[in-house]
Amino acid sequence: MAPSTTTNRKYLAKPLIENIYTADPSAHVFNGKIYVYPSHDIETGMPENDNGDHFAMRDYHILSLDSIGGKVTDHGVALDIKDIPWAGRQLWAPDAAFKNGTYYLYFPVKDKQDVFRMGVATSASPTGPFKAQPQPIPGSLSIDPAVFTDTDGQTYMYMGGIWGGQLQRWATGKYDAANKTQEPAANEPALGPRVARLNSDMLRFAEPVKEVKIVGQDGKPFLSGDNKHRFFEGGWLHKYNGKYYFSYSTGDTHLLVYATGDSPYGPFTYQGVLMNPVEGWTTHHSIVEVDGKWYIFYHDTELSGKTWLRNVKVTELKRRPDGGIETINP
Ligand code: FUB
Repeated sequence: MAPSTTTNRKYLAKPLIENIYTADPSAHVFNGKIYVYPSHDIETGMPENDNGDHFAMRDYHILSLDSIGGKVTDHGVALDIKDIPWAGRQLWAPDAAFKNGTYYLYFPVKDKQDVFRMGVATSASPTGPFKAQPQPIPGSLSIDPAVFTDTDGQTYMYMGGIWGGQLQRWATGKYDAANKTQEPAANEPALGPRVARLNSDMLRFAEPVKEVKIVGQDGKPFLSGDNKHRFFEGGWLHKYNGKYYFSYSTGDTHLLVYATGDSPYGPFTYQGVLMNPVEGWTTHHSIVEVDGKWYIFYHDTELSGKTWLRNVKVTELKRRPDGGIETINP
């Protein structure tokens, strides 16, 4: 893709669309066509804080691409917060899946008690409109669902994000509203993302949510203070040559990093940096194979210069012969 040079800075790629602000792109190929399920960023005037109150999104638009680098279509509102009976505020990063002839849109939103839960909505079309289930997925928590279907047909949801994503409130396994800290103390083990296998109806979990272990090359779990390596938010799982690659954002150090393992449940061993910091505070991605090549969808703030008004992009992922991934400079 041609580098973009808006505002005299060089960017590796250009925004996929410019008519609306989009972020957190979860990309999939369904029936041979590329779809992107992003957040739809809007200006609400909410003040910027560590809790992410400035991300006060109210609906989802789905994008389709004729090809990588080809025409991008915005399919309009696919799901509105007013049509989610249990929702309070903040529709954050979604993901999608296709099974048994139905498309499933998974989304985190705060309930009326201001607790992030995961919802699911269904449609006969990959671009919606989607109809939300009347209640959140039982047992779901925190933010950033990433839904992966393995080669054996089993589907898993990865989820979680610290600070405004509230994962720290679930540290004991039960929700603790009194835990207002952002994460464990620096010398304590970092919190891992969570995973649960989905039931065959794709509407609920088939098992209790488990913590995913991410360890360093020395086999030891990362400490909370190790903020260049520890999990923050925005997990994604893909499989390549029989290995499971779990990639995620380190949040306040603004990296996308990856770790590999032999099971969808982990443990995952840290391998390196996938993408250096983008313009803007958040960094969130997905990885997808299209016609035998691998791509990373991500966002930055090229169009607005504002952390909460982002734009999605795509670039190719390059793998080394040993299965490692080359670091991208966005
Ligand atoms: O878009 C809101 C939040 O910002 C997402 O859920 C995080 O991953 C971060 O990108």
